Amino acid sequence: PHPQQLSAGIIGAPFSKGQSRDGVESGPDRIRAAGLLDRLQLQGCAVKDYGNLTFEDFVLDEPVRGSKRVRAVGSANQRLSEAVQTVKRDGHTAVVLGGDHSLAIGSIHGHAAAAGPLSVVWVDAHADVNTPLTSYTGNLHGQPMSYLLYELRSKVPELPNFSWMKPCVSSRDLVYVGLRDVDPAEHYILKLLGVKVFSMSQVDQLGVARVMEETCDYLWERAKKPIHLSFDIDAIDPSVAPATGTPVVGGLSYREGLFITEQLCQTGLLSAVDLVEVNPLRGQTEGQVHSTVSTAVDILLGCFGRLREGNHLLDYSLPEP
Ligand code: HAR
Ligand code: MN
Ligand code: MN
Repeated sequence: PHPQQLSAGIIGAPFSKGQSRDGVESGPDRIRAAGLLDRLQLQGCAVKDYGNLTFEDFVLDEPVRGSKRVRAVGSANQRLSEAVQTVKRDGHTAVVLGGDHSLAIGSIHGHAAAAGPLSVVWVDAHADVNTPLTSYTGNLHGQPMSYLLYELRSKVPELPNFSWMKPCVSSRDLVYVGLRDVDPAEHYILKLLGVKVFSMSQVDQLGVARVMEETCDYLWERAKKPIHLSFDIDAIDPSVAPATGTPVVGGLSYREGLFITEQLCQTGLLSAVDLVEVNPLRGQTEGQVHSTVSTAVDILLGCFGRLREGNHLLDYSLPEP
C-alpha cells in the first residue's frame, strides 16, 4: 500500500515495570520528539496521536512465584488492551510506543480482541516466552509470549490483575526474527511447539531477503490474517541501537531492520506495531541515544510505506516552467 492509504493511531505507553531499569518509560516522548508524527504526515500517512496512557501505582506489589510487579504489569496491560481496541475500531494501524516489552501482552490482546485471529512477527534478540515458573530474572518483559499462546495456557499460573486476559495467539501464527539470547526453557518451548524461528544464524545463512520471503509465505499458507509486528529495538545490533536495557552483540543491521519493515508493509496486512525497549538512560552518549531513537523512528516509517528507493505523494505533479 501507498503511505497515503495508511493511517497510524499512536499510543504512548510509558511503562517500565516489566523490567528493572529506569528510563524506558521515556521512550514514547523521545520517539515523538524525534519527529515521528511530522515525518509520517510528510510521507502522506494520516496520523492520530492518542497521547500517553497513565498507569495505576501499586504500593504493595510483592513478587508472585518469583515474578516481579505482576499487579502493575497486569493493570497497565488491561489499559493498553482497551486503548488498542479503540484505535483499531477507529480504523487505524495501531502503533504502541514503549515502554518495555511486557506491553505486548495488552497490545496483542487488544489487537486480537478488535481484529480477530492474528499473525505475530516478533523481532527481538530474545524470545520473551518464559513462563513465570521458568524465568531466571522474574522480569515480565521476558514472559509476554507465554501468556499469549494458547498452547501454554496450562503452564502459566493465575496471576493477580491478569484475569481480564486469555491467550489469543496460536503457536503456528508466530514467527521470530533476530533471536540470539534464548534461555534453555524458552528453547525447549520453541522446539516443543514447533514455532517458526529465524535466529541470527538463519539470517546469516539465508540472508534477510529469504528470511522475509519465508516468513511471509509461512504466514500466508493458511489464511491472510492481520499481522501484529512486535519490534524490540534490541533486535538491532548495539552498535546502532545501544540505548536499550539488555543489548546483545551480533544483531540485525540497520538495513536488515528496515528491510523487514518494508517487506511486512508490502503484505498490506500490517495492522499493529509495537516499538519497545528504547531506553534513553542506557545510552552512554547523546549520540548513542540519538542513533537508537532515530533507528526506532525509521523502523516505524518503514512500517508505513517509506521506501529507501524514495516515495512521492499520489497527487504529485511536476512544476510547470
Ligand atoms: N530471557 C531473559 C528473561 O527472561 C531476558 C529477557 C530480556 N529482555 C528483553 N526482552 N529485552 O526482549 O528475563
Ligand atoms: Mn523483547
Ligand atoms: Mn529483547
